[in-house]
Amino acid sequence: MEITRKTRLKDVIKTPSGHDIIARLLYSLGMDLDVIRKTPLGLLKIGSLKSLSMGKLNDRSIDALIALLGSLNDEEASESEGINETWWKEAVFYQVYPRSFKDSNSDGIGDIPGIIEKLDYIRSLGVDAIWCSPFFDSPNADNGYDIRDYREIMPEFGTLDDVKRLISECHIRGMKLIIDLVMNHTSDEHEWFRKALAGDPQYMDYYMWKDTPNNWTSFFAGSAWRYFSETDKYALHLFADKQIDLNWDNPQVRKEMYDIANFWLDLGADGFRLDVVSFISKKEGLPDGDPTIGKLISFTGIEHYFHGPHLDEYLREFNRECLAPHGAYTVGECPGNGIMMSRMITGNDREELSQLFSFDHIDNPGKKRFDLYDFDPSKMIPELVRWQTEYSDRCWPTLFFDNHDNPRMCSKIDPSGHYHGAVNKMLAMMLFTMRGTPYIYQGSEIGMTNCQFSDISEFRDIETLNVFEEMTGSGLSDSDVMKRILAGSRDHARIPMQWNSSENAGFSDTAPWIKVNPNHTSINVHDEELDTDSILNYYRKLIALRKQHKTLVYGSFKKLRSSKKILAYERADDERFLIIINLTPNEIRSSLKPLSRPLISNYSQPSRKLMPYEASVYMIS
Ligand code: TEU
Ligand code: CA
Repeated sequence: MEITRKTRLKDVIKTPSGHDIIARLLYSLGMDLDVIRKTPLGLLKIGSLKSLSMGKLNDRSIDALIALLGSLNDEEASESEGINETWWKEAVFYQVYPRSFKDSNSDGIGDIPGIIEKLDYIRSLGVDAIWCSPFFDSPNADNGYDIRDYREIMPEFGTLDDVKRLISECHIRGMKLIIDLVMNHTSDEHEWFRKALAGDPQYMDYYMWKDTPNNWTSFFAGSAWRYFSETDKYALHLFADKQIDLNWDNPQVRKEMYDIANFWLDLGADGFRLDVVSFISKKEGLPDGDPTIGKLISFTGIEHYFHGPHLDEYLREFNRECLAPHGAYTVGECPGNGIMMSRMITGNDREELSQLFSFDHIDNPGKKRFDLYDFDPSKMIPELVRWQTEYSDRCWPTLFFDNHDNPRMCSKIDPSGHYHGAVNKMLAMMLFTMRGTPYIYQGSEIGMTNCQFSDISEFRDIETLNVFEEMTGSGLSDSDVMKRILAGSRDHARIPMQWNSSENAGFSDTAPWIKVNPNHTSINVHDEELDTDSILNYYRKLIALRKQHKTLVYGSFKKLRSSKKILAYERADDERFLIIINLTPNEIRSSLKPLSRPLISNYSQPSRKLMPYEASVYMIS
């Protein structure tokens, strides 16, 4: 369909890209796609987005939007009947961030032998597979997401033999291991980049250069271009200036990556989490981005690479060369792709990726990570529900609230910690009773919270430090800057895992590389093991329930109510489950609440009312 200024919004959203981009733009403006789907506003022409956006979009951005919509691939996957049952749809995943999980040799840094020590613990939760964040050789500009050698291990973390042992020890316990491959960029210290800088034309073509930078901005603040006097050119880096973007249009680069992936699969890895894999294909010529659209989606320029022209083709090639021959699983990190474009990447007849992560529920509509606002959990529900009901049977959602890139969800919902137990158990209820594959991030299972960092010197993350510098120069007061840093810093998720109440939280017997949260004296694995009512044991119960009833995995999902206060849904096939959740800190009456006893609830005393953040699951006959 050709889109012009006259095309009505309700028609624009009929294509995958039209649907997702309009949804995304409205979302960043604090609106929901339903205003177009379910109200007469859908009859408006695309040009009227200008007034809908209250002037945020100007004529130029509308033209850029139309051009963008015309330029994206829109293929739809075919309909397939029913769900294919596979292990990863039934599995519970656990993400380990090695640097912060367990230090085995007293240098204050988590390591591979430390993970091995704790495998029995992970297994004891009922976990079936582990995603381990990168452990490859790296100068650590971005904690290992800047890889210097894809076949070596970061010495601080251990050796290749340790990783081989990690793989086999996982397998011995019946768990799979997926590793975190960063294919979009390498470290500037990678041999390929060093050869490029030395002027070797073969390796120069491994990266993306320009004589004059375009206007793209980096995810980590500032321009996405870094000048190199050796070549007298600028190299593209969407992330830190030591993470240089690879040129995936060069077949040699793709072959190198496939060799690396096969190296790991041959060693026994069960698959990958693919870092920002949706960014690998960039629009030819690397044109300027539209500043308004880019910023609304996330960063200037992103419309030219968030689902680039060859993305689907390259993913299919990767699948053919690496995944299919090994029967490997993959979950791609795909920021910016909405449901319809994600269907193109994960449809089971598309032969691209198994699953992906999308992030719109992590911040409220119209808000970004470093914004100051009170997170409202009810505002993430429409987004979550949509992935339940509109992603189709041929795709399978990932379910998560936490990862290493975001402050803790429990702290966003309940900053004071007053409802700590209830909120964490409520989140667990959604994680394990919705349709999709649950991903636990280390520490969520004990209710780890954000950390009260008091000074910028306590932060370690390059994104935080860059954003701090940028904000400090922008005229904000020092205290406002600090509030924003505290709201958004990824370091909240990267503080040491809290194993017990001893000085360094049982993470290490020496001072760790990053601050320890003082609340480890009350929030820790050791104490929660002993408490039958703990968050930890609640996770175990819910995971066991999910394993016991396949309905909680494959059963249909039906929303019964989603309002500002309550979420209620049903999972059903030959059994039926009702899940009812109070999204507020208030007691409320609801006719939906059954009189019978719940199977599992975060409140043990029966009450006619829904208690603050109550989340209960009932079996109904
Ligand atoms: O993250 C990419 C990325 O887009 C996130 O920083 C994103 O902005 C955030 O998750 C949205 O909530 C991946 C890795 O997960 C991250 O740790 C790396 O720093 C980054 O890629 C670069 O490799
Ligand atoms: Ca160590």
